[in-house]
Amino acid sequence: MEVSGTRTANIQSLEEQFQAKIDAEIRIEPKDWMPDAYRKTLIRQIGQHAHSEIVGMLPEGNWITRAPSLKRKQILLAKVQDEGGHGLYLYAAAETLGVSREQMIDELHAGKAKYSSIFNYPTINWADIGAIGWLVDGAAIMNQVPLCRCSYGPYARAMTRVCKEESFHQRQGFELLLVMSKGSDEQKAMAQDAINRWYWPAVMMFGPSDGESLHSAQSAQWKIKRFSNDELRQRFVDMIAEQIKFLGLVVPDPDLKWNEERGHYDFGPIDWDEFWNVVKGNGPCNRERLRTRVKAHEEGAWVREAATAYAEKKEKRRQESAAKTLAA
Ligand code: BYC
Repeated sequence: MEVSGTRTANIQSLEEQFQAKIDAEIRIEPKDWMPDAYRKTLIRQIGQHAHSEIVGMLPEGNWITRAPSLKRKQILLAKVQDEGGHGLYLYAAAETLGVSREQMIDELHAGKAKYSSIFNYPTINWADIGAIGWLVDGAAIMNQVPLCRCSYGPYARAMTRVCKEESFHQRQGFELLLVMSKGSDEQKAMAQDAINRWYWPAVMMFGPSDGESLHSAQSAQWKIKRFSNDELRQRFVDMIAEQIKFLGLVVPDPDLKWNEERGHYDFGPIDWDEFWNVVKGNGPCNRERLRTRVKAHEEGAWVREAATAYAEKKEKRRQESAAKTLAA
């Protein structure tokens, strides 16, 4: 009884020290003590984020072979490769918390781990590539810039590089839409159609409204999240409402209106049934996305086997040469 009482007091004191570090803006590093729930929350969020980057390669990858010019193909290829790189930094950041990449990927393929709802929508016309860059990467930046100040060091550092690349992604998307919006009537109509389909799903990317968000309060206390889902969503709507004026196009929200008193744009109701339906696996492309990822993983098995065999052989040679040096 006495021992267990001391143990509880020790954990309480560790938790207090941990929270005190966070309150003092001292980063938590992999070898530092952390509560189990903090570790679990980060593994969940960073894992989901990594999966989003990798699954996020699919809707845009769909257009690489059909990009309308060499320049557009180069930009799109670079962007899709960047997303792959983001996934890798993020898996590596999650691995510092004691989970393996294989475990995370198995959970994704078994449908147990989530990835962002946005990637379950189809890319139907070329302007969708511009809409993804502008709206989806735009929402991602809004969410991820504050994550550069997240309390967990490896995640925060990964985000710094990711955000630099996302800024280029957003700019290329906006520029693509700008060119189309100044083109023929058909091109302008394609740009408007893409915005009509991507705008609301991008608004939903920030997650459930604050009253419904399960993890926000705890994540805010731990400074994983610096702003609430609704705060970031409002910033996004304000930014898009201004930027769309340069395109001469419209946002598909008749209720979007500047509110002088609030100093923000008011916006219409979000279709939360659609959001949860997509999150639960019933969006237009959920099944196709998972099928494609599982197939790519299976077809890539030989690459992983070859890389492992090479690394093992190299390590064996290194050990043999070290043994020879010692013996000499
Ligand atoms: N989609 O309590 P909440 C990108 C889930 S990729 C699906 O507010 P939290 C890019 C949430 O996971 C963009 N599920 O959660 C790549 C939770 O379920 P669980 C990805 C969602 O974690 C390629 C439940 O709803 N960005 O940038 O406090 C090309 C309750 O939510 C979604 C990130 O992952 C959603 N949209 O806040 C272009 C950023 N929203 O886990 C771009 C890092 C919520 O209890 N992640 N859920 O089963 C975050 O900032 C936070 O995890 C979220 C959610 C704001 C997304």
